[in-house]
Amino acid sequence: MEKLTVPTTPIEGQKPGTSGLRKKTRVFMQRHYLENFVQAIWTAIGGVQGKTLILGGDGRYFNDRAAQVILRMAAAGGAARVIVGQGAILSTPAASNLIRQRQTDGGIILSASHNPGGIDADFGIKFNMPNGGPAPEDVTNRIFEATRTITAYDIVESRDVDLSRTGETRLGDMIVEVVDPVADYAALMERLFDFDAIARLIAGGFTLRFDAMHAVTGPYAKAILEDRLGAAPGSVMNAVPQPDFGGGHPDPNPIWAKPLVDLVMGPDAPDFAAASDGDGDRNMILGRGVYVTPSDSLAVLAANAHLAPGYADGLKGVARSMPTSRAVDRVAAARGLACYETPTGWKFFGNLLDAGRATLCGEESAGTGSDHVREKDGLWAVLLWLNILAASGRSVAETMQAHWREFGRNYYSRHDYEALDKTVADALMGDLRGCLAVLPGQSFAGRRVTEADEFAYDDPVDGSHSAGQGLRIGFEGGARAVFRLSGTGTEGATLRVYLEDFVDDPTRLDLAPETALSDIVAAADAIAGIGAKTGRLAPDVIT
Ligand code: G16
Repeated sequence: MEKLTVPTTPIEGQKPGTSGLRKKTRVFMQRHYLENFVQAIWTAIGGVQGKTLILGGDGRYFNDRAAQVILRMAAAGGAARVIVGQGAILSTPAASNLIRQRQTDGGIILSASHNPGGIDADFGIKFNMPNGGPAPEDVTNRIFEATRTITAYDIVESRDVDLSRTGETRLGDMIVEVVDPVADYAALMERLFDFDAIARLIAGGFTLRFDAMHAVTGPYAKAILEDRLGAAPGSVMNAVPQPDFGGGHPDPNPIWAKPLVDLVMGPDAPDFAAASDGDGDRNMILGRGVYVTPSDSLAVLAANAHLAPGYADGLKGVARSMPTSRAVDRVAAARGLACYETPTGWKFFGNLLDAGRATLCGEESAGTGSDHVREKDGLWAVLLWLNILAASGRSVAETMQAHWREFGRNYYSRHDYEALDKTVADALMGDLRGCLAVLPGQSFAGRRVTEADEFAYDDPVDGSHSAGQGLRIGFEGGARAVFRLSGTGTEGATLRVYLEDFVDDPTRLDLAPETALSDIVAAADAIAGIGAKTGRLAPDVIT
């Protein structure tokens, strides 16, 4: 088997964002593009000689081709073994689990998460560390630096490795081990949750729907929810993964999973419904007539996790990303738990989980997880919810009502302005940054600003400092507006505006969120001038 050293030159723009490198699929398909980035990963981690890696992805268009290239480059780099999900498929949490369980040197995950798939849509790649979590900033910075100085990459010439059957083969001296993508993950879930109690609940007539959105969780959800827990056949919808996710947008929110939301709001609603995203790390939770915001879901899970066997000893602490609502902070305060506020990006939770400072983490962007892996985990959240419902005997609606009565309610919404001209978006953020100092004391739409700053994070474990993580404006009464630019988009810039208001008046716990938040929305626009500066009269997506 011949090893080739292929001369190349740096390619602009290979800077990993919030979660790895995400670009248009056709960009990744350009000559040398993927190869340059993979070689840069090898450089950043000190080479792959003698190492064992995990490899898999969410099955989107180009997943299979990219996996073959990576295998050939790993072999050329002298890797000892690559463990690959059958068909090059692994959900992100399952990959994180395998990295940890098999005590590997890390892994490569091929995914652009909730972004659409296809030759004209998006592709992505990221490296996860031996702890199973996304590479932290010092590593992603090293990867980026290596992409800027690369002169050649190594690859072996070979036929494609057959990834369709489990078992071991060789690529030169490297072992390629193809594994069932579901088995280890399902076993982990069974250790954490009371499957018998959930199965009894379902056998007693409790109905559920899970929308896999034609993405990677289909096989996982069918194996666990239908085959192990006894949900009726067909409870898992859109269960067959497709390279273009059936032409949809595999983002589990009320916009992109509207048919599921319509179902729970209609006459044939199941007791419980949920959806997950392209790579299986996000989740949306619904009950009959109820949509649970991701921030509320995190708070409910934190308040009730002890009802599941894996968390029966209680939580070490909780963590949320800065733009996530502060509902979980109230649970932490009431229960005497440590509560951490990190920048957006799951990678920031890794140190807290490794150091045993936090057990549960979550983000407004539909991500919740725990120390069982080092990624957020969609099906895990679904199973923890089901375990809580089975143990408490409450419906989703009753759970939410009880939660708000005990802790108060943080009304919450996120407004996204997508594909903005980058210069316009940068100017808007620059102007806002420039006026933060003079905002406190001023009133907008009848709400007085009490504080305004740019969020920066000092990691309490390794002392690293992350600056420029979003602009926060706090209002009297616990309301907040946060502004940041997305780090996962592939087109122009996406402005995210996160809006929150706190209510503990028992007569105001059941307002429509848009009503509860109307003055904060108006205040945010008055402060930032979004309409005037971008020409956009309304957000593209409201979640
Ligand atoms: C990724 C990150 C999350 C982040 C989300 C949105 O999720 O892992 O931590 O909250 O992107 O990031 P942004 O607001 O910068 O677009 P995923 O599911 O896309 O991997």
